[in-house]
Amino acid sequence: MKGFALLVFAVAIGAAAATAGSSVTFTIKAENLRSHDDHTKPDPYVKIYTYNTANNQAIALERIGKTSTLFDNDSPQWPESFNVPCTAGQGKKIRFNVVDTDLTTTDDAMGFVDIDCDQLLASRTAEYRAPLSDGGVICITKTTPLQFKLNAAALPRKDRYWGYDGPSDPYVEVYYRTSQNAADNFLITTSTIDDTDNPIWPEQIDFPQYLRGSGQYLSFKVYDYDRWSSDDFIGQASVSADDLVERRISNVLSLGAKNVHGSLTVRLN
Ligand SMILES: [Ca+2]
Ligand SMILES: [Ca+2]
Ligand SMILES: [Ca+2]
Repeated sequence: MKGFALLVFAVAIGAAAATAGSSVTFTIKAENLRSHDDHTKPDPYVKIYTYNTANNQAIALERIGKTSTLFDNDSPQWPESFNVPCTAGQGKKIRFNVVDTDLTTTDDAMGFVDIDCDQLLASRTAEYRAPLSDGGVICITKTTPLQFKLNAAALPRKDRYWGYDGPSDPYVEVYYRTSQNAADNFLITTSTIDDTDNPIWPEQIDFPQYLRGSGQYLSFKVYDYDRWSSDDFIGQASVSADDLVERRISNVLSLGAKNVHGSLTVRLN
């Protein structure tokens, strides 16, 4: 492609999901994790379990999930979110086991902490901090999941055959960032819609890591699917998540294609 084009990033009106009560969604970070090796930082991940303390039985851990491993990092902020069923007064606890990945030997335990669901629910701040058994602090950040759908209009045509500009077959890779210039954390790839300038992607896209006021960004990369060659890049856009929710601004982004305008619209549920 040549020249210069614009991707108009429009934002449709919608309301932020404000759910409460029967579950809690959170992200996890840690600070000052103590390495077993004096010369390197740990490569930590977290295993998450729940168990019930209500009826004095032996603790039966139920596995909820596991974060990715972040290498060489003693104050990691994991990109994943977790959702735990959590109703006040049920005596449920969540266990966080921090583990140091070791590629040559067994992974090393780096401490754990049990957090009371009731306390987590009752906490008035989004961040809930607790000391780990072997040093360092874990911080559970309660998030407010967002859902949205995407559509686009007047996308540049990237299927060129013998001088004919055929409509693209667009799909979108969706990412979030913890701040405007932070790394992209992958959320989802939409379906591909064949031969259209004006795709409406049917799927609902979840952004469970949304934390109001924390400076997060959503970022979008639009591609044209090509069966017989590598996919063509159509354009990209990013927008402040808070602006989407609160101010409902539009962003205009340069795409790099002449006289071609396209828009991508985010419709919050
Ligand atoms: Ca193409
Ligand atoms: Ca096509
Ligand atoms: Ca194509």
